[in-house]
Amino acid sequence: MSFITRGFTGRRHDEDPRLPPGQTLTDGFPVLSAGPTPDIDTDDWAFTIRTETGASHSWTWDELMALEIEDVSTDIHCVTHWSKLGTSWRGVSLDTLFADVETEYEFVMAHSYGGYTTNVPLEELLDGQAWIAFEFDGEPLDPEHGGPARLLVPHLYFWKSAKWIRGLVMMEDDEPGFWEQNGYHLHGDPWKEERYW
Ligand SMILES: Nc1nc2c(c(=O)[nH]1)N[C@H]1C(S)=C(S)[C@@H](COP(=O)(O)O)O[C@H]1N2
Ligand SMILES: [Mo]
Repeated sequence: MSFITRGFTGRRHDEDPRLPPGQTLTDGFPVLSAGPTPDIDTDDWAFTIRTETGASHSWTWDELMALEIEDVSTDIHCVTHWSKLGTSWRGVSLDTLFADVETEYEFVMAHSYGGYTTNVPLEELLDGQAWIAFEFDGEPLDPEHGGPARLLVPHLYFWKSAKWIRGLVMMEDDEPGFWEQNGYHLHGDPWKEERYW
């Protein structure tokens, strides 16, 4: 796994309080995908939130761009032990996207183009904690990193930040997504080292 080694500065948790336990700093941006990178044209792209009533709230790419766009500077932490500090993103807050969504359900399954899924409690997507991000470092998000748009939930391990996001489905109960079915923690808080279960 040479990409893991390249770009690591070797700084660790005990030397930098911004690093959660067991994490090491990287200057690179490793690509971690469970399958091939889908080729998604923004003309064909849509993002949909579906609730228990069958109601769906959808945005085309142009509709997403017409919403309030936020600049986000944040640290990200991968369960494979790399962290990246002060990354900069642009995107639309999930608060904006959920503004008109009515649901009693407390859990969300994120679905990606290509079939990836990951589960997140709804309350952890709201209050300025999550975005649909489409720029990284001032550039359109690279397809390898989830372009045209990915979920960004930086306070949880990065597997929760579903690349090539296509929608969110409300769930009554917390059900495991792709990596969670394969042994990753249901929740994934890096500060509690919720890696595997
Ligand atoms: N659609 C999709 N999203 C995904 C993944 C994936 O395989 N497919 N991998 C996850 C994992 S395990 C990590 S660590 C991050 C990696 O994001 P990066 O490739 O931009 O570093 O994306 C997450 N989102
Ligand atoms: Mo990961």
